[in-house]
Amino acid sequence: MEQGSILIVGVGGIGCQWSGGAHDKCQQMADLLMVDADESSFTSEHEAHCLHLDASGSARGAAALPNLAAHRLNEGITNISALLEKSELVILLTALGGGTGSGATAEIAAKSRESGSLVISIVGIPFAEQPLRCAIAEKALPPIEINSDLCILVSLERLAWQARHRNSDWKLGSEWIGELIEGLVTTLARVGKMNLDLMDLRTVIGRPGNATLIVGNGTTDDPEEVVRMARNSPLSEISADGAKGCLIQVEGGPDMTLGHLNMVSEAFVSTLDNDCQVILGARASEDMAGRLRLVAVVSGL
Ligand SMILES: Nc1nc2c(ncn2[C@@H]2O[C@H](COP(=O)(O)OP(=O)(O)OP(=O)(O)O)[C@@H](O)[C@H]2O)c(=O)[nH]1
Ligand SMILES: [Mg+2]
Repeated sequence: MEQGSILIVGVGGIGCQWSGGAHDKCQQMADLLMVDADESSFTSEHEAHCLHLDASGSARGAAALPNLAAHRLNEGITNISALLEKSELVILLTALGGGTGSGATAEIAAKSRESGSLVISIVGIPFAEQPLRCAIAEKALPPIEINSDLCILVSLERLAWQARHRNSDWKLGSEWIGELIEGLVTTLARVGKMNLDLMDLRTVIGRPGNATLIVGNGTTDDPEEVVRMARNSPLSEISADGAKGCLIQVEGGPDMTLGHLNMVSEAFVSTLDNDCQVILGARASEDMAGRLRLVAVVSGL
């Protein structure tokens, strides 16, 4: 895949934070676009294309008004159409329940699709104790799903729980979001031990039913732990059992052997449907020495 053909897009406050963190991990391979009504999302620490949706100049959020955000997006969309057009894969990140993310994401997905991109959306669902935000999210989700090739729901509840265990901040994606995207982008953009491309991804994603992304981490001493962790995927309510399609990327250091690779992938695949279509990729890099990571897209759930 050519450089610049993967675009990571953050929409709204949380979406911008997630996308910045994710892009940090794969800057060479993807472009970054941040879309928000609140200018403070555009920090100078990230090299990003920015679309500021605040037409009124008050520089604050869309004050939980999705319609306002959608309207502002329509006024600004021409500024990003060239960027969307040159992308082959658009990865959208947002958390629903506020104004900007809930109002603007579906239209960005639709425009990306129109210009021929494969669209993967990673969407945060608000905490159950915030009924008003949940109601906004419920309304905002269907058009995002319709306009995405793959829509991955992330429960903020689970993310926050995971973040506490990891001693990290859920607002930054508790590192999971970054790892998921890094895994996905590396799978697609870099030449690993085996090659994967967008057609493969389309095949796996094209399965009817739900889909989810999974990450497991561990060390080469204990490959089983990587699979256990992956199986307890904390990011959605969906279990991967019985999946019909699966794209797996196993990452390790120069010390990763074919034995490690087989162990991790076979143990994971054994939990999926017998006829599951599996695409396996692997990558070794110096900074993963002694460690193993499994990143998987499972579909047809
Ligand atoms: N509990 C909690 N939830 C939060 C917090 N910040 C964001 N969220 C959740 O994340 C969702 C999205 O928040 P943001 O990304 O800030 O929303 P936005 O799209 O920027 O929306 P506007 O600022 O209204 O334009 C909200 O609906 C909340 O469910 C927080 O500080 N505490
Ligand atoms: Mg905001």
